[in-house]
Amino acid sequence: MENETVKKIMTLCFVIRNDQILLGLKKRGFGLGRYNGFGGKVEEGESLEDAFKRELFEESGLIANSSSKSGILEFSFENDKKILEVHLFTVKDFSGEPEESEEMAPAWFGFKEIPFEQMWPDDRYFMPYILEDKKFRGWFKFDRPSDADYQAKIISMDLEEIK
Ligand code: 6OG
Repeated sequence: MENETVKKIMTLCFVIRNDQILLGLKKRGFGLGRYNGFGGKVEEGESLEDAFKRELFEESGLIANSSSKSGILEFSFENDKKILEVHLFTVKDFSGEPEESEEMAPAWFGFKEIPFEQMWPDDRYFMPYILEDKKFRGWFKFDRPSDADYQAKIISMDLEEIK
């Protein structure tokens, strides 16, 4: 049906080491030129945990030894029926050293040096929850997708901590 909403289930994972967070500069596709966590689409038959671990390994070379579920966010865009349902995870126990992949150039940032100007605009709202180990849920509606030259604008949003 033409007017039907299409939901895409995705993951997004942030790796934390001491007081640093690992972000990847997206080298291609959705969100090109922006720093983000690691993640992508959940494949058929895959659990959310399996999906983010696969993406984390593919994009950064790191293996997650344990993780915690941090939140769930829904993203939508004006004049677009698609909804992205993104499941967020935090990893503090991992093996390996980050390596550049075809999709991402990883880099560590101090908690006070997170490059929000070069990220999706929602990140500045939910990041405090990630850094403080709190769980959250919410939604954001944007004008249009971010790319290297354009940072999406938030039209409306809602975000809350969950216990
Ligand atoms: P691929 O399509 O490249 O995965 N993602 C978002 N992340 C943030 N911070 N804000 C958004 O606002 C996002 N929309 C999608 C989910 C895309 C990756 O980007 C995340 C995935 O981890 C709209 O496979």
